[in-house]
Amino acid sequence: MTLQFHSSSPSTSRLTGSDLGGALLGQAASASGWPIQAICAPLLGAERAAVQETWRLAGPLLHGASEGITWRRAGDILFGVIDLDEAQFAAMADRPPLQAASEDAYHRIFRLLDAQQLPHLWRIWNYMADINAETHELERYRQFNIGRQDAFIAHHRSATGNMPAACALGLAGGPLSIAFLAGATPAVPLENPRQVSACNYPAEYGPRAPIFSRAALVHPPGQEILFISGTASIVGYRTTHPDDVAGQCREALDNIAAVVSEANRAARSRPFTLDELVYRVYVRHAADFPVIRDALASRVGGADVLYVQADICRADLLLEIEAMATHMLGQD
Ligand code: 3EB
Repeated sequence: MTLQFHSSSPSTSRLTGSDLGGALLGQAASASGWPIQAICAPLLGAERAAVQETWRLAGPLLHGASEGITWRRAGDILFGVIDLDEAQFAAMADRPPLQAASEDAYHRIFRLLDAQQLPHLWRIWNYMADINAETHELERYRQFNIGRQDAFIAHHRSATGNMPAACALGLAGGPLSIAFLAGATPAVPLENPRQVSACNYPAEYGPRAPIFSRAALVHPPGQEILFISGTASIVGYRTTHPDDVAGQCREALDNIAAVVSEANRAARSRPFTLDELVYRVYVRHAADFPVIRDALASRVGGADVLYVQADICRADLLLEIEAMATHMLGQD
């Protein structure tokens, strides 16, 4: 009864009886009706044109579609996906549609978690169209941050402590799409000593700060999972190497290494190592892929890496790297 992560070719039957949900990457076809997040973005250098990633947990499954969220739950672990069409929020004259949509999405997620009595968010995956475009005199990622923070505050969830691991990326189109894993036990949030906590970013990066921790350790029964949030070439709060993709790649990997060190101070299992992580790398310009691939290969050896073309949430960031690893508890 352990939570397992599988990566495979997309399957027409989508999910089996022990699958909680996951993501479908690189494929235009929608996965509606399943708790599978459609990430319609090109895969770079992959053997397969499309990949399905699935979280699997044996045991009786509950499933539902409540609050507009498609979800599955086994034991005390729930995976859900919510897709909101911004056009539905266009009538809210007082704020940009994306801000209204992200606030509503997080309200819905918190109401579902309250109803399920699973209060603890472990990991969140945020995707939206045109993340760097400016509308309503504000970059869309910054609009998203306002809506997200308003919902956290309204639900009396701290906007500064105990934040989940997360990522936030831009796609060419599609709805605001948010997937999440939640559980009955709190995540152990981790920060990066090389970086200012995102919740303390200064106002020059937007009127409201993002809400995420640099990584989280989570504990399904008998397991310890490390989720490293989207990690970029940021030191302190500033972007470093703005026009140098190899430099950004080295800096992001230095940040990942720093977060892994922090994780190993808090870990209950054996130490995590860079070469055992499973990576997802978001690449802004497909032409940068060979440089990024070579830089990663020299640092993480033969680790499992999936490259996805996507926009990063600051216009000067050329790549972002997220990663995870699973350990069993009490075996070594
Ligand atoms: C950064 O460090 C890069 O808004 O949820 C990384 C991970 C980033 C999560 C989010 C944003 C988010 O600020 C961007």
